Amino acid sequence: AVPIYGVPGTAKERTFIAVKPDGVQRGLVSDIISRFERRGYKLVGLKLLVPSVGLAKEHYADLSSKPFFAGLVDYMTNGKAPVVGMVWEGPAVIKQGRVMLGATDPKAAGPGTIRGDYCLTIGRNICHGSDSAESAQKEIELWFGGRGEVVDWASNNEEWVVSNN
Ligand code: IDP
Ligand code: MG
Repeated sequence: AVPIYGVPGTAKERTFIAVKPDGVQRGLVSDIISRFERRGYKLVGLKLLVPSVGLAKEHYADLSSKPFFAGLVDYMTNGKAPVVGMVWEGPAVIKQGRVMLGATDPKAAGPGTIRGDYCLTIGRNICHGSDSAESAQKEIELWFGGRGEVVDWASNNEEWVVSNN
């Protein structure tokens, strides 16, 4: 069986993508899902939640010494809007997911990317995507570690979207 975090480097590669509270508040959930869906990636995990402080701190553990950390955790967890957490699957989805999001600082994000199209400042950059295979594994396990929360399913489109050569 495929582990919930997928198999990096294959068509079963998986990444964790989230719409942050500002993206949900602004009504951008459907657009962000649509971009991944239309590209041909397969949705294998989806949930709406206000993350606990513990979850947000673990998710952003590598940033814990930054001056903006407390504000970042509050923005993610204060419940003014929830987060949409997703797991997407397909070839090179970790790297391409980051390309589709655009640069962390929207001021440097190109048009055609999610951040380049919809936001302006780094503290309200509306979306998250795993930055490596290691991060994808950690984040999928952290956000979707429960039984049955990532769904293995065969898309009937697969043979029209993914070829082996
Ligand atoms: P990423 O989201 O593109 O992976 P990271 O460097 O991992 O970027 O930072 C995580 C999140 O922390 C960013 O998306 C942004 O929400 C927030 N952040 C990063 N740098 C700053 C900053 O200088 N001020 C405020 N928030 C920041
Ligand atoms: Mg990051």
